[in-house]
Amino acid sequence: MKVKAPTNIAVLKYWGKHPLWEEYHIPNKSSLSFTVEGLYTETELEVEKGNGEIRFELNGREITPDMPEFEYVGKFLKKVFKIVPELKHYNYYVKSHNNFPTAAGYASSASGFAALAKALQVTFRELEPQVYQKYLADERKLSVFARLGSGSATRSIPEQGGFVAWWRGLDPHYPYGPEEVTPATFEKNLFASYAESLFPPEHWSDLRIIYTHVEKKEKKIKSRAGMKQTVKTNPVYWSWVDYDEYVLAPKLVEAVRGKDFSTFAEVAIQASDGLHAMMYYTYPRIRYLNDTSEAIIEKILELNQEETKAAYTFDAGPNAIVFTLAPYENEVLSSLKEVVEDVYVTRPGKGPEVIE
Ligand code: 2P0
Repeated sequence: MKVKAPTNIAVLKYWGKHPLWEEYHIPNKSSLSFTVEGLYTETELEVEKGNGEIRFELNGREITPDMPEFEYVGKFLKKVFKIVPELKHYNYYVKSHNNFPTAAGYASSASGFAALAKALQVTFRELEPQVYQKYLADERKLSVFARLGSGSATRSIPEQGGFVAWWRGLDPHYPYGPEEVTPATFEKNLFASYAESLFPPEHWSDLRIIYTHVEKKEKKIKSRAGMKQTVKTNPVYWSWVDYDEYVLAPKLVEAVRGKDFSTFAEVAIQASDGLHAMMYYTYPRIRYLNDTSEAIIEKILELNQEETKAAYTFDAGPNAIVFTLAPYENEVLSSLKEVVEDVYVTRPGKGPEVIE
């Protein structure tokens, strides 16, 4: 059995976990993304009766327990076992392959954990029908399982793909909540933060997503550690959370609904700049953008002087992801190529699927 799951690019970003739900990756704010066509992970999963043993191969290389990638998968399965103890009684052989064109330069955990969650769903449909019915059949719940691997993987689960919302579910301003934490309230809270597709990829068929390959090097600071440091030390972090949650999120959903590119671009740019400003105001300072990233920003702002033709966004690295519309694609590409050689043009795509 083999599945394929796409990566996604957030327009409104995830950065920071709910203080009481850090281990379970409940975010402080909702995020909104596009599922991306052409950038995906393929995962083969084999299970047999056993006691939770894991073997993991990534891009043809055996990952041993001392490697960080193994720790990510191990921690993920441990959390799955805690919620669904029946799954402890199997051994897991995972083989994953990222099909990322060189130009992308991204090693995303989003498509990886979405593929693994999807593979669990398909595998246990027949082996553990009750578990499947209770936990894995429903797409929203499956997005929560993907979340336990990596937050951004939540958004790669909806089958329809396209424009996806990952709702935060819990309000982090009231972390202690009115309810006692019992097994019942644990599950209620755990599953409150899930993803759903708001618009299919065909909704905005003119939209283009351009990945630029500025740098291929490993991230200097991993997102997981970086966001924790931001929540801890950035004095204006919570104002940013509220602004994104209450002002930018509804504005962005409406812009995509109405295919209003000019509002979309304004929100996308503000959301990305906001994220990187939050990183910069973290102690010690986190800076992912480099001079080429800044040069790309200048190019886009120049292009937009008369009419909005493009928007940029950056994650935890210097590679710009540029949104544009089909009629402007060539103009945007030739402008980008003045500062960066490698680009990969794609568009919103579908969610995970079974391929074998
Ligand atoms: C995002 N990023 O929304 C943001 C923007 C990076 C910048 O989600 O700790 O690898 O595994 O939940 O998902 C990267 O964080 O973090 C990320 P964990 P993850 O796409």
